[in-house]
Amino acid sequence: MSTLVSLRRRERPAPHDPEFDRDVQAGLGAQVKTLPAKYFYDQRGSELFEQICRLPEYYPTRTEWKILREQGPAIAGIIGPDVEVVEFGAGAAEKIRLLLNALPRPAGYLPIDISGAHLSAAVASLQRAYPDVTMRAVAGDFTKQLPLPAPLPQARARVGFFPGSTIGNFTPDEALGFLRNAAAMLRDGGGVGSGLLIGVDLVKDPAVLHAAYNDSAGVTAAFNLNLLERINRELDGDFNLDAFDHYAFYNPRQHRIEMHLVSSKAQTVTVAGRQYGFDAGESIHTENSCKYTPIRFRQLAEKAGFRPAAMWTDPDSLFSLHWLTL
Ligand code: AVI
Repeated sequence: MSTLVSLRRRERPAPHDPEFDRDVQAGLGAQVKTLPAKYFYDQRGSELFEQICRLPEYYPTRTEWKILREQGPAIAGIIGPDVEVVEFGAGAAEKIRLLLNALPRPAGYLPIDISGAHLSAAVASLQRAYPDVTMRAVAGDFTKQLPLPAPLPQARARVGFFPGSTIGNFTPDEALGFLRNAAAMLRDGGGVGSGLLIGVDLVKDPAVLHAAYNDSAGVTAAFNLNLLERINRELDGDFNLDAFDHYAFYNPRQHRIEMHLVSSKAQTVTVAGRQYGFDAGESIHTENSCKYTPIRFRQLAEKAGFRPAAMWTDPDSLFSLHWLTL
């Protein structure tokens, strides 16, 4: 279900979200334990992620930022005026400023994010900076088919924006599903010139990848462990955070960074009255961050019904920004 977020209301995360409870039960009860990465982003998790984006080792954010800034005029020339930008997983709604600055006469901004509280605060300050852009925030899970508000009469087309290589946090099948969903949502808005501008992290030297997910300040470790803290707080869990270690490595066969939380000893953990046994060294797989070659990503986009029309990258080929048309 999606909800239009009132910009004035301050939301608190639901103390006991039944979907979170079900997902945790399924993930910890499975033979190979997992937890969905989307639950990283409570208030604290979102703050930690913003810190990650500023870390010296974490190249994706600043590289994508640089591509957007330097290629802004080229991107704006292709996208054109009078579009409503739909941002999937807007978070702090920071990168959108670069796009709104670059685009000639943007008509609207429609950010979608799971964290309603974070989104409403971000959009309120953005609206002050762009008073002529109609902003309508939608709180919801953009990985599902969401009913969006009707297209703006003054907008010629809807343009999706999915920066940050968040697509890498989906399995290739989920990524295909997301792209198909996004294509349907953007097509629904009608208009000529609809498309998707999407940031995709590239396959590269594993040492560079390793450093990005094992930063020396320990912020990524804190981000990973915060998931257990959230379970303790919201689902009455008793995880001992000192008895789990952050573990992240590059899996070259699957072209992905895997993040895990590894139990340092044999232990039993209780969550919402249910008990889960851990062997020493047993892991909870908390996140994948898939990396693509430009060709592999274009093939995926084509399978989802998009036409890859342009791609920009940095001189070191760390990151890519794709313009896909419908
Ligand atoms: C949000 N996402 C693209 C980040 C990534 O790089 O996969 C999440 C993250 N996890 C650890 N560090 C950053």
